[in-house]
Amino acid sequence: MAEKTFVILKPETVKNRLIGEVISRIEKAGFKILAMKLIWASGEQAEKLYEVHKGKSFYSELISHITSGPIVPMIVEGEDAVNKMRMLIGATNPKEAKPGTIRGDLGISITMNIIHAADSPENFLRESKIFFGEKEVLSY
Ligand code: FUP
Repeated sequence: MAEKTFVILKPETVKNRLIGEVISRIEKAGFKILAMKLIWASGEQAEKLYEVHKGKSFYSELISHITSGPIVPMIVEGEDAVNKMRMLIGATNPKEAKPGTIRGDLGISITMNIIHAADSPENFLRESKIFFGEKEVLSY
Protein backbone atom coordinates (compact mmCIF):
# COMPACT_ATOMS: atom_id res chain seq x y z
CA MET A 1 0.00 0.00 0.00
CA ALA A 2 1.29 3.48 -0.86
CA GLU A 3 2.44 5.17 2.30
CA LYS A 4 4.30 8.37 3.13
CA THR A 5 7.48 8.83 5.09
CA PHE A 6 9.64 11.71 6.24
CA VAL A 7 13.37 12.12 5.75
CA ILE A 8 15.97 14.81 6.39
CA LEU A 9 19.22 15.16 4.46
CA LYS A 10 21.58 16.26 7.25
CA PRO A 11 24.04 19.23 7.23
CA GLU A 12 27.05 17.12 6.13
CA THR A 13 25.04 15.96 3.10
CA VAL A 14 24.34 19.56 2.04
CA LYS A 15 27.90 20.78 2.82
CA ASN A 16 29.51 17.88 0.93
CA ARG A 17 27.26 18.44 -2.10
CA LEU A 18 25.62 15.06 -1.78
CA ILE A 19 22.00 16.26 -2.03
CA GLY A 20 21.76 15.02 -5.62
CA GLU A 21 23.44 11.68 -4.88
CA VAL A 22 21.07 10.92 -2.00
CA ILE A 23 17.93 12.12 -3.79
CA SER A 24 18.95 10.05 -6.82
CA ARG A 25 19.07 6.92 -4.65
CA ILE A 26 15.67 7.76 -3.15
CA GLU A 27 14.10 8.30 -6.59
CA LYS A 28 15.72 5.19 -8.09
CA ALA A 29 14.24 3.18 -5.21
CA GLY A 30 10.82 4.25 -6.52
CA PHE A 31 9.86 7.01 -4.08
CA LYS A 32 7.88 10.05 -5.25
CA ILE A 33 8.77 13.41 -3.68
CA LEU A 34 5.69 15.20 -2.31
CA ALA A 35 7.41 17.99 -0.34
CA MET A 36 10.98 19.26 -0.10
CA LYS A 37 12.89 22.38 0.99
CA LEU A 38 16.33 23.69 1.96
CA ILE A 39 16.20 25.25 5.43
CA TRP A 40 18.30 25.97 8.49
CA ALA A 41 16.42 24.29 11.35
CA SER A 42 15.68 26.29 14.50
CA GLY A 43 16.59 25.02 17.95
CA GLU A 44 12.89 24.53 18.61
CA GLN A 45 12.45 22.33 15.51
CA ALA A 46 15.53 20.31 16.44
CA GLU A 47 14.30 19.76 20.01
CA LYS A 48 10.90 18.60 18.76
CA LEU A 49 12.46 16.27 16.20
CA TYR A 50 14.71 14.59 18.75
CA GLU A 51 12.44 14.81 21.83
CA VAL A 52 12.60 11.01 22.35
CA HIS A 53 16.37 11.30 22.85
CA LYS A 54 16.18 14.02 25.53
CA GLY A 55 18.34 13.04 28.51
CA LYS A 56 20.57 10.67 26.50
CA SER A 57 24.34 11.18 26.43
CA PHE A 58 24.37 12.13 22.73
CA TYR A 59 21.35 14.51 22.87
CA SER A 60 23.21 17.84 22.92
CA GLU A 61 25.51 16.70 20.10
CA LEU A 62 22.46 15.69 18.06
CA ILE A 63 20.82 19.10 18.51
CA SER A 64 23.98 21.06 17.75
CA HIS A 65 24.69 18.91 14.69
CA ILE A 66 21.24 19.14 13.07
CA THR A 67 21.32 22.96 13.55
CA SER A 68 24.94 23.32 12.32
CA GLY A 69 23.99 24.08 8.71
CA PRO A 70 21.25 23.81 6.10
CA ILE A 71 19.23 20.60 5.87
CA VAL A 72 16.74 19.21 3.35
CA PRO A 73 13.53 17.85 4.91
CA MET A 74 11.40 15.83 2.50
CA ILE A 75 8.12 13.93 2.45
CA VAL A 76 8.13 11.01 0.02
CA GLU A 77 5.60 8.38 -0.99
CA GLY A 78 5.98 4.75 -1.97
CA GLU A 79 4.90 1.18 -1.26
CA ASP A 80 5.57 0.34 2.40
CA ALA A 81 7.49 3.64 2.52
CA VAL A 82 8.53 3.68 6.19
CA ASN A 83 10.11 0.20 6.13
CA LYS A 84 11.55 0.53 2.61
CA MET A 85 13.22 3.83 3.48
CA ARG A 86 14.73 2.36 6.66
CA MET A 87 16.19 -0.47 4.51
CA LEU A 88 17.53 2.03 1.95
CA ILE A 89 19.26 4.22 4.57
CA GLY A 90 20.83 1.33 6.55
CA ALA A 91 21.87 1.02 10.19
CA THR A 92 22.23 4.12 12.41
CA ASN A 93 26.00 3.66 12.72
CA PRO A 94 27.58 3.84 9.23
CA LYS A 95 30.22 1.32 10.41
CA GLU A 96 27.43 -1.23 10.83
CA ALA A 97 25.42 -0.21 7.76
CA LYS A 98 25.64 -2.57 4.79
CA PRO A 99 27.33 -1.55 1.52
CA GLY A 100 24.69 -0.34 -0.92
CA THR A 101 22.78 1.50 1.79
CA ILE A 102 22.97 5.31 1.93
CA ARG A 103 24.66 5.34 5.34
CA GLY A 104 26.87 2.35 4.48
CA ASP A 105 28.23 4.07 1.37
CA LEU A 106 28.24 7.75 2.40
CA GLY A 107 28.08 7.93 6.21
CA ILE A 108 30.94 9.60 8.08
CA SER A 109 30.12 8.84 11.75
CA ILE A 110 27.12 7.95 13.93
CA THR A 111 26.32 11.67 14.25
CA MET A 112 27.18 12.49 10.63
CA ASN A 113 25.15 9.63 9.18
CA ILE A 114 23.85 11.60 6.18
CA ILE A 115 20.10 11.08 6.51
CA HIS A 116 17.30 10.82 9.07
CA ALA A 117 14.16 8.78 8.33
CA ALA A 118 10.99 8.31 10.37
CA ASP A 119 10.86 4.87 12.01
CA SER A 120 7.05 4.49 12.15
CA PRO A 121 3.92 5.94 10.47
CA GLU A 122 3.18 7.75 13.78
CA ASN A 123 6.61 9.38 13.75
CA PHE A 124 6.19 10.26 10.06
CA LEU A 125 3.11 12.31 11.04
CA ARG A 126 4.71 13.87 14.10
CA GLU A 127 8.03 14.75 12.44
CA SER A 128 6.64 15.98 9.12
CA LYS A 129 4.40 18.50 10.95
CA ILE A 130 7.50 20.08 12.53
CA PHE A 131 8.78 21.04 9.07
CA PHE A 132 5.80 21.22 6.68
CA GLY A 133 2.35 22.76 6.62
CA GLU A 134 -0.45 20.74 4.99
CA LYS A 135 -0.47 22.97 1.88
CA GLU A 136 3.20 22.26 1.22
CA VAL A 137 2.54 18.55 0.70
CA LEU A 138 1.65 18.14 -2.97
CA SER A 139 -0.51 15.45 -4.43
CA TYR A 140 0.15 14.49 -8.07
P1 FUP B 1 18.02 6.40 13.44
O1 FUP B 1 16.53 6.25 13.59
O2 FUP B 1 18.66 5.28 12.68
O3 FUP B 1 18.42 7.76 12.92
O4 FUP B 1 18.63 6.26 14.89
P2 FUP B 1 18.14 6.79 16.33
O5 FUP B 1 16.76 7.38 16.26
O6 FUP B 1 18.41 5.71 17.30
O7 FUP B 1 19.17 7.95 16.61
C1 FUP B 1 18.98 9.25 16.11
C2 FUP B 1 20.31 9.88 15.92
O8 FUP B 1 21.02 9.90 17.15
C3 FUP B 1 21.21 9.15 14.94
F1 FUP B 1 21.05 9.61 13.69
C4 FUP B 1 22.58 9.41 15.47
C5 FUP B 1 22.41 9.73 16.92
N1 FUP B 1 22.90 8.67 17.84
C6 FUP B 1 24.13 8.86 18.42
O9 FUP B 1 24.80 9.86 18.16
N2 FUP B 1 24.58 7.89 19.28
C7 FUP B 1 23.86 6.77 19.57
O10 FUP B 1 24.33 5.92 20.35
C8 FUP B 1 22.61 6.60 18.94
C9 FUP B 1 22.17 7.57 18.10
